[in-house]
Amino acid sequence: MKMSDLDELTQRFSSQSSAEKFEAADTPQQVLDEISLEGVARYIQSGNCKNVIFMTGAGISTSAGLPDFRTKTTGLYDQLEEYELPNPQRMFEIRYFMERPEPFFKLVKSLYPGDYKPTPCHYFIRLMSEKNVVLRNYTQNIDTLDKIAGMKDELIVEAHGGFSTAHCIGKECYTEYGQKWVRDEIFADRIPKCNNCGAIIKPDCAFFGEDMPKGFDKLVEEDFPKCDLLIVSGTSLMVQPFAAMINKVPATTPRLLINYELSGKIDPLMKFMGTSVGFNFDYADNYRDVFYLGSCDDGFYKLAELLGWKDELVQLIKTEHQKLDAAASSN
Ligand code: CNA
Repeated sequence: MKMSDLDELTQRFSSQSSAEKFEAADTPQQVLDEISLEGVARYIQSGNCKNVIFMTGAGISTSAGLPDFRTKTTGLYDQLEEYELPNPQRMFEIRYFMERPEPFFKLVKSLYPGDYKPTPCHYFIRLMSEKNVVLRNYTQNIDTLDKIAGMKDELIVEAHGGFSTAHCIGKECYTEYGQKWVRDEIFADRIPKCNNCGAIIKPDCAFFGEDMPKGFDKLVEEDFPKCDLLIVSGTSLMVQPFAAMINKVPATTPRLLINYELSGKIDPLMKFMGTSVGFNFDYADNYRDVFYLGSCDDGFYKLAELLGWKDELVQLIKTEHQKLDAAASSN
């Protein structure tokens, strides 16, 4: 499937599964003893929750100093005048990039991994994974902070790719280049070009109109039916097909959103039509969707506290940040 920023509702409606249609007619059993963060914590502590899936976005990295896309005034989409683009999305459209790669590489310079430290959210996910209850961490981020936080590679799915590899976009060529060489070119304000064919070299982060990473659809189909708690954080859920994945968990599975805004909520018209695609926060028949309104860091600290993991989390962050500081000063 290709990555797109198409009309969310159309996508969601067309991606409605039979389980969701069933749900509209017959509300499944409530798993949480209370629709609250406390209820989620008690569910995790109960031992019945063993396959947690995280779905995260740029908002979990903003406290590291990396701007997201869509937050008003601080988001990259509000700071793009200097790039002289007809609209912000153009920067990430593959056809536009092939004609005018300069804005993308200029932006990439400010986003490049290596200069930022993971946030409490990244370390919360790592800590939870060490309790053996995390099935997967699907991230839209390209900043590699999940890896830097020490999460196991097999748990991380970089849904929109990343910077660790890059490829020549020449049709017949497609030569792979390593992160360091590409980084050096970008930081020298040169457009990286292929030594073989002269075409542009693009870091392997997915643009609108490009395919999702290889194996992505299959993994989603395998993972999501097993999910017994979905935790979504730091995302506006505006990019497809990622956004529609919140609807792929079983109808009984509790879903927690930790975010500054209510993203991904069901459209009132769709609700009226009897569908249940999207988060159901505002309705009396909500039996599984919990919303923590606030910063991702505060939300995960609060959850850690409720779980009795707060001291462990604080200590983990301290130790890991010290290691990163030591590594940076020895370079
Ligand atoms: P987005 O559309 O910019 O949405 C971010 C969401 O997070 C919004 O709902 C914000 O309200 C919320 N948010 C921001 N900061 C916080 C915070 N501290 N606490 C709580 N909520 C917060 O970004 P998405 O990730 O939804 O969009 C997907 C794009 C963004 C992907 O293709 C990424 O590659 C791309 N992106 C990634 C990075 C990164 O890797 N760090 C940075 C910028 C953009």
